[in-house]
Amino acid sequence: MTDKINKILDFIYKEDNYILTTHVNADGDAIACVLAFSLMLDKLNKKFRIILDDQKMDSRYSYISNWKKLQSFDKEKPESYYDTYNALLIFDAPGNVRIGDVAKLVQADVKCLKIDHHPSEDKYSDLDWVDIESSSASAMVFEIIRQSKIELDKEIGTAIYTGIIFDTGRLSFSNTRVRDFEICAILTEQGVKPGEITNILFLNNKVHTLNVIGEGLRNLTVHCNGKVSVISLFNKDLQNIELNDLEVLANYSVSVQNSEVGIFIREVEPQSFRISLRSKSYVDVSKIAGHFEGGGHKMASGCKFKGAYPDLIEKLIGHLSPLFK
Ligand SMILES: [Mn+2]
Repeated sequence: MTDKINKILDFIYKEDNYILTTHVNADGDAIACVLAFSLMLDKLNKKFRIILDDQKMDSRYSYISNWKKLQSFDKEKPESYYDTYNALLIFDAPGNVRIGDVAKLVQADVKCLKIDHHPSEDKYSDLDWVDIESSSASAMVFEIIRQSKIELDKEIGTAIYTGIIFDTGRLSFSNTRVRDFEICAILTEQGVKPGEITNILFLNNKVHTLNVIGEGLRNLTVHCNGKVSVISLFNKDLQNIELNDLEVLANYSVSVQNSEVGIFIREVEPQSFRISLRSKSYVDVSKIAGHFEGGGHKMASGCKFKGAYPDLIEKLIGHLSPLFK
């Protein structure tokens, strides 16, 4: 690992004029790791832009420094980016499909480098660092900064802390390593305030959001002899709501006693669904997501579906029921 990180650092020190990106529907780890890395580039006086496929950024993370530098990819004019950057850095995303239209910036004459903790889909260069044992991409960025000469200050620490607690469910999921506790301890020593971040991220719900979460809980159904729990919310329930504010329902779906798989379905547009899958122990939900061209981790994955809701349920249960025979 030390050797790999040194090579990445050599590359970063030498190059300039970067575009940083991450996966579509950027979540806590995705946003945190690009922002942490951008703060490192600031300290090195490097030029960069952060360009995401997302057309709207999740403002709950606006307490992280450089959040205002997140830009949406101009899908109308992809060519306007060409020849304007020397290197593309991809975080928390295993391949082109996951970074959406920003994949148009993966070009033959551009140096690309990926730092990620998902099973790899596209290789960008020999410098790619993929560690599927890592809890989060933010923890990987921590190791890079730690091994550099850059001071790990409270701003960078706040970003990294956010990414780690997001991807580990506040240091509780099975992907949590001893190293994550160590990193969070170091960051707290560095001035990061866990209580402040908890208040912003978890104790900050709108009443309407909580009511919609309640509606989701009321809609819970169980399948496969109780091994699969499904929470669904439909277009009509989702007016004036930020979809990312409902992510807690994915975790509730697998919290049902005796269930092994939890599924949270939301209808983002009529007949168009976003699906989160959670595993409690042994089921690899990334394989289920794979049947719908989605992906992720063994314990937490996601995918999309276009069509009628009953067809979606039938397909999902069709893939899951053989696991519980
Ligand atoms: Mn991640």
